[in-house]
Parts: sequence; C-alpha cells; structure tokens
Amino acid sequence: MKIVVIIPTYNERENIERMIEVLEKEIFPKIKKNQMFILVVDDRSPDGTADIVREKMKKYDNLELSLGKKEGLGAAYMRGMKYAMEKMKAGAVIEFDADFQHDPNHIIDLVKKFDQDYDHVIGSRFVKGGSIPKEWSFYRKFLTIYGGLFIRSVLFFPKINKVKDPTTGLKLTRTKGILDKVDFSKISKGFCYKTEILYQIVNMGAKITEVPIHFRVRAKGETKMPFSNVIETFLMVILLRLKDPKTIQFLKFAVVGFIGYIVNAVGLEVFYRAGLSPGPATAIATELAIINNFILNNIWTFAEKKIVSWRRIPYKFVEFNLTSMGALIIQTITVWIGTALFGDQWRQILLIFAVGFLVLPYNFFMYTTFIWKTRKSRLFGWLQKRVG
Ligand SMILES: Nc1nc2c(ncn2[C@@H]2O[C@H](COP(=O)(O)OP(=O)(O)O)[C@@H](O)[C@H]2O)c(=O)[nH]1
Ligand SMILES: [Mg+2]
Repeated sequence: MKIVVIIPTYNERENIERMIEVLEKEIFPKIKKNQMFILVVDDRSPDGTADIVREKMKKYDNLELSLGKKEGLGAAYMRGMKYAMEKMKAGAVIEFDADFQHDPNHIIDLVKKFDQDYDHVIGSRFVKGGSIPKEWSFYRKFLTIYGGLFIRSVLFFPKINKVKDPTTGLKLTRTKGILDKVDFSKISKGFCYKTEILYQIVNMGAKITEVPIHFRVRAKGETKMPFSNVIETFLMVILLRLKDPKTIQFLKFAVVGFIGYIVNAVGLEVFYRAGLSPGPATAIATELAIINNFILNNIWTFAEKKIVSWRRIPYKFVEFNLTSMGALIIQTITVWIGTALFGDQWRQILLIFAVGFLVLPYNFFMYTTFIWKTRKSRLFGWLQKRVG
C-alpha cells in the first residue's frame, strides 16, 4: 500500500533538510511491505523551506511539495490530506512534524500496526513506554496532561480510555473508508484540528490502537503553537459535546424526567385534596408520572425508535413499569441503608444522591438498552436480544 508521510512546515529550513535525508536513507529502507512517500506542506515559509524541498525532489522521486497560503496547522494538514488522497492516491497518511520532536523510527511502529489492519494508529505519549519531554515547563506539561484528560472525559465519556493521547501530532490514518469519510468542512484551521478529526474517526467506529512514543524537544527553531489554541480547543470540545446526538438525547431524557416529577407532585396534591389518603394518592400520581414519561420519551427522546404498533405498546409499557419498579427499589434501599448508617437527618441528601447518581443512570441505561434499544450492549447483548 502507498503511505504518505505528511510534513507541514513553516520556517523549518534547517530541520526539513535533515529530516528528508533521515526518512529516505534510514527509515524507508526498513519498511518492506509498503511504498513510502513524503509530502511537505509548506505555506511559502519566508526562510525558503520550499527551496530546500525542491532541491531534494531532484534526488528523490517519492517526495512531493504542496504550496499554499498560511492559514494554520489544521488548514495545512487538510490541504496535505486532500492532496495525498486525490493526487497521490495514498492508502494511508501519517501526520508528522518536521522538527524532530517525533523520532522518525516511530514511523516503523505505526506502519506495523497498519499492516495488522488498524485504521487509525496513534503515536501516544500516555501509554506504557511513552513520554513527554522532561525539559518541558510545568505549564506545558500541565496543559498536555490535564488538557488531554479533559478532552477524553468530555468527548469520549464513558469510554475515556479508548484514546489516551488525544492531542498527539503523530499518527497514521487509513484513507479508504476513514479519512475520505471525514467532513473537513467541520474542522478547525488551527492546532485543534487534531481533536476534531479524532472525534469524527472515533465516532465512525474505526479500529484504533496506540503505540508508545517518546516526544522530544525541538531540534531547531521555535514552536508555532499559538496560546489561543488552548482556549479554542477548550471551547471546541464543549461545543462538540453539546452538539453530539447522544448529549441531546440525554438532555431530553432529563427534561422528561423533570416533567414526570412535576406530574407526580401535582397529582399527589390533587388526589390528596380530593379525599384520598396519602398512600393511594401517591400510587396513582406515580403511575400517572410513569405514563407521562413513557409517552414523552416515546414520541420525543427516542423518536427515532418510536414504538407505534398497538400490539407492542402494551408490552413495552409493562417493561417500562418494571423498569420503574427497579428505580423504586434502588431509591428505597439507598435511603433505607443510608439513614441506618448515617442517621435520619440525611434522608433528603440521600434521596438526591440516589436519584442523581443511581436512578438517573439506571433509567437511561434501561431505556437505551432494553426499552428503545438505541445502543448495543456488549455486556447484556444476550438479554437485549431476548427482550422484545
Ligand atoms: N504549513 C504549516 N505548518 C505549520 C504551521 N504551524 C505549524 N506548522 C508545522 O507543524 C509542525 C508542528 O508545529 P510546532 O510549532 O512544532 O508545534 P508544537 O510541536 O506543538 O510546538 C512543525 O513542523 C511546524 O513547522 C502552519 O501554519 N502551516
Ligand atoms: Mg513541534
């Protein structure tokens, strides 16, 4: 397969000369199964980086150059990716920096994983055997470690270990079925393009793996990462999360739950004042809330899986009631055991804890897994199939 190493450059004259030689002479000869190419994506660097590349192109015919205007690292990579796919017919591309922060030998590790059929291979600083430079300032270390953790928790929750290094600059991506499906129009032109592409690739269900890399300090020249990248990435991550269909579904679920609570409370009041004793009044009001939640979730939260057949509605409604009974049991046991342990004065706190941390996740899990089945459960797949 044809693999294109894309190297964006802005004023990397001193680095790119040596990098091309190292790749051509030391690295590519060690890769037998694939044909290796280099694409330098330069934004007309004032230091004449492109002249060096043109000079080398006379010597190596697997080396190409894309020139364009400077719009940021993301824009440069996207230009390079399109060029590699359309003009070079690449089977995979590797994102690689010119400044020797990435050890060129890691390219061999990435390609090995590609040969094992992975779609996206991440050069990771945060898996066993990987590292960030000791020389880095506290600030840069902090940003990389905690920024990464933030991105993983917000974007990939609950599978936050799916990718351990979401901001690395070194990775390989298969073009067919993966990179050619990425919607470039949604991707930032700045440094945070990395996280956005990764988010799309993860959501495609690509086969992803990480290989450890030692990230080093720059050989020559200075970093081009602007500080604004930090804020941009932060906002972008939050926006992506909010726009995610799963988030919207969860928010609708929460709204329905809240309306259900109002129905429950108002019902209790109405039936009690109408002369019922508190026990039966609560029972009727609760069932009304359950009916309300079933209908609203069916036509709104899980509209794409709406239950319409008159034969299935009663069946699903019974399932829904059984699920609610489960919630009742969880709530009762938590408050019961909690008050026995800590004292009755904690009952309201315990109720909030039970609803917020146990009942809400439980209900959402049951609805998405068994009632409306919007997700495939690995753990309960067998049961999921049996529940009609
Ligand atoms: N073409 C192009 N390359 C860029 C741009 N910004 C950064 N680069 C290159 O991208 C690579 C990584 O940038 P660098 O400044 O080392 O970022 P850092 O490693 O995060 O500090 C280097 O090879 C840079 O020359 C840009 O706007 N356009
Ligand atoms: Mg760098």
